[in-house]
Amino acid sequence: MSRHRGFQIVTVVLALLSIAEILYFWLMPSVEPWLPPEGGHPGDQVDWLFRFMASAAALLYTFVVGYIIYFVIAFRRRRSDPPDALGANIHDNPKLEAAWTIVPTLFVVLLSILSIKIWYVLQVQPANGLVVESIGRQWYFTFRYPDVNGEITSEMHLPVNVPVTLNMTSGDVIHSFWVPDMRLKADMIPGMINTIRFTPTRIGRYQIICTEFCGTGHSTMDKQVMVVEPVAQYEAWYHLWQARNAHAGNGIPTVSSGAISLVGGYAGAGKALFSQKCSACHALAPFGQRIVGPGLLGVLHDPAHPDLVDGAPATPADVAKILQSGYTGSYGHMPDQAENGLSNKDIANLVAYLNTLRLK
Ligand code: HEC
Ligand SMILES: [Cu+2]
Repeated sequence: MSRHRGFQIVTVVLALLSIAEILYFWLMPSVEPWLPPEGGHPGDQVDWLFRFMASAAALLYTFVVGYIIYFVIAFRRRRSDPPDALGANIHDNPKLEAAWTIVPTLFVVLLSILSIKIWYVLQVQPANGLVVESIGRQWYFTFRYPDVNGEITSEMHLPVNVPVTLNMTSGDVIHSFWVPDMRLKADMIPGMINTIRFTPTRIGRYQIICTEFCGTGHSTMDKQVMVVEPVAQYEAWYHLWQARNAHAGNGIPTVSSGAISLVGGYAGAGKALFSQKCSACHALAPFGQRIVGPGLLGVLHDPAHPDLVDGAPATPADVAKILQSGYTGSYGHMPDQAENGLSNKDIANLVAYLNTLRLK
């Protein structure tokens, strides 16, 4: 078989292989369960772009690698060749060189145009629609809605076919908000607001996943869902939270001014908060047993520990003050209210809890 003939056969085989690969990428939604169906715009466009890029990459890869393998075999040194045989010495083919410069350049420009079209949708605020905020926290997401006080800590609900602008930040470390069905993902960064825009078009419950390692609880940050539902159902949910949060404080916790009221502090809630936000640094043990900060078991009821680290007497009001303003002393840095992400109510609950602790 002549090499010329062999080249033609290989070309046909590679073309058939490429067609099969490209068909795979375009038919994949129905044959590959690992890619969930799109839940909205521009997720559909993102998928289109993904398929287009994957097809182009498959085509390129198949031909480049296919020909390399064929040439290595077809033009190998034969046993009959002299040991110092050289291959044909070819250089300068201006037409070919121009082609392999211009064609890939045009292709990359085309990819940029297609990508920018989708990126544009993510940047431009629609005239109508809903603006929601989400805050990443160790280790859950919270959501804020217009005219709903405070943060919603369970599910995120959205009306179907209404454009959404989602502004995101973090209350502690860097998280990343990802809903695979919407094909959208953005980092949640303390002190910075990142935005994604989309229109959910399919009713359903979609998993929200944190995709930035954010501490020991990171792997549990996949339990919350985005619920897309008919407008009437969404509104019922929204009004329920409006009523439920009517008395909640609003906003990302900041360091409040003035003394914090400890009235109504609930030790049960404080205990849960303690294991979320304090136990990484504080043991439930005597003062001397430090992790980062001192043990807190006797913080309010230990005769050997009459004063707090800042020199104030060990009273609930003074513990509240340390939780509010933080304190940096000889043991290290105790974060303030904003750094720990505590509302005034959280502080009241924590102090109530610390007040129940006794050394054995
Ligand atoms: C990043 C680690 C860290 C975290 C998180 C942290 N603390 Fe602290 N805390 C410290 C350090 C360090 C000190 C001691 C500061 C010093 O005096 O040098 C301290 C001191 C304290 C004190 C004073 C103790 C005493 O005996 O005087 C209290 C009370 C306290 N923390 C409560 C809390 C509570 C409640 C939380 C959870 C909301 C919390 N801390 C979260 C590091 C931390
Ligand atoms: Cu996270």
